[in-house]
Amino acid sequence: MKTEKSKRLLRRARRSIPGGVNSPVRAFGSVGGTPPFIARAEGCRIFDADGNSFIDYVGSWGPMILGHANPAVLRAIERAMKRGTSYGAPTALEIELAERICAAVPSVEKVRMVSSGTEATMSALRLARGATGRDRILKFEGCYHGHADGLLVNAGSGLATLGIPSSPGVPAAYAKLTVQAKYNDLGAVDRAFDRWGRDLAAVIVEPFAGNMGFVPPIPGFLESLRRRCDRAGALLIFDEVITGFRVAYGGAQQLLGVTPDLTCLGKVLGGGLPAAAYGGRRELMDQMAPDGPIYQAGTLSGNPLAMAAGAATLRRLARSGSYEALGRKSRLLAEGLQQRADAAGVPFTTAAVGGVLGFFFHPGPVRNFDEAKQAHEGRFRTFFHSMLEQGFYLAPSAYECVFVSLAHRRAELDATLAAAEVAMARCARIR
Ligand code: KE4
Repeated sequence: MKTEKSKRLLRRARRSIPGGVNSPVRAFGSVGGTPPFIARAEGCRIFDADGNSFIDYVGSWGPMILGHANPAVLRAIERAMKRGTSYGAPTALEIELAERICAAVPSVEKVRMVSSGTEATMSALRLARGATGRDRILKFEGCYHGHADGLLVNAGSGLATLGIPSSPGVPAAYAKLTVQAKYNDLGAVDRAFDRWGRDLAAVIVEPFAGNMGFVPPIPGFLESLRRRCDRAGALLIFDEVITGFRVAYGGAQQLLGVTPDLTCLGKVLGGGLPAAAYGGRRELMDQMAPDGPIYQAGTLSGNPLAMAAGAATLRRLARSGSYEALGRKSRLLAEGLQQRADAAGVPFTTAAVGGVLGFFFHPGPVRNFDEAKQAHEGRFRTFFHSMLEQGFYLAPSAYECVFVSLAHRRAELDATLAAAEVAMARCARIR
């Protein structure tokens, strides 16, 4: 695989951009090698500066559920951009997307647009703290909710652990307000609520975890959060930045029948342009400025091009059969990868829901971050590079997801599995 141009671009990029990238995971730090600098993308393929083409399973980390350069999305953006690109004033486009979200997502009666998932979760937590008058929050180890200070915490010692900063620059005072518990651990949830319940403003959770690899909730986990939040007077926040419009049109809450108080959305919602949102019941959302006292703002919030791209994306996803098609594709991949790992004698486990799947080089089950960390990293790295060399672009980290799109056809999926057979044979040689 030619990489000269990407290597040259990385050297140049590093002179003006930290690590040469605008988001750390893109630097290939955990897998090694040079990240391909992408020149263009279309459908399920991306093309790099050296002319290599890859079938793409990153999809810009989730947004590209229709595939890249989808004609209807491009037409919508083109119509919008000919009228200007940003006004910093209300537009009818924002209402259309807001009404679509409210119609689709069970918990959302009102929604505020922002420009990133980080802004969405940060704002939802401020609303929860403002609405309850409480400061402490509970999150789960291995869940990522963006890089707001209070969410960059590691579990401290002890049972229901008080957070300690996971990054320099995060004040210990902020981290201490974040309690951490083990994902899918009903006992840990009870201990956290028994110890901190009346102090908790909110619990924030990825209803399907997508940042420790793809880890579904065990039966009863989300329901226990709902019950305990109700008893403690805390708000339940679903971070559906990944799962929103990805696992189902109404997100994980529609699929699983557990309704949070607030929902954070992003990625698919913007159709590839910067848009995210947080929403919930009217009596909560009306506490946000300007009607209420809780402040949040954004220059590019509701940007007309992002609204147009998002609305065009949701219009296509709303068509019947979209999620059945996405589910067939993700199951075909997950089952095919499992079969090839089994045939190669490589311990492996997979999970797939709607348009997302994940895998671990681990015999399974993987229910939390500790178990995810037991997966075989050397085999992941070998698998990743073998697939990349064969023309298949997976997330350069064992703790991410595999995203399929409506543009991935059977031929591409079959080709992916044929390449996986070669990659698994290489993994089998690693002890
Ligand atoms: P952004 O601020 O990156 O738009 O969203 C933060 C965020 C919030 N919630 C969840 C569940 C998320 O997965 C994310 C961001 N996801 C990462 C990768 N899983 C984005 C990729 C990156 O960091 O470059």
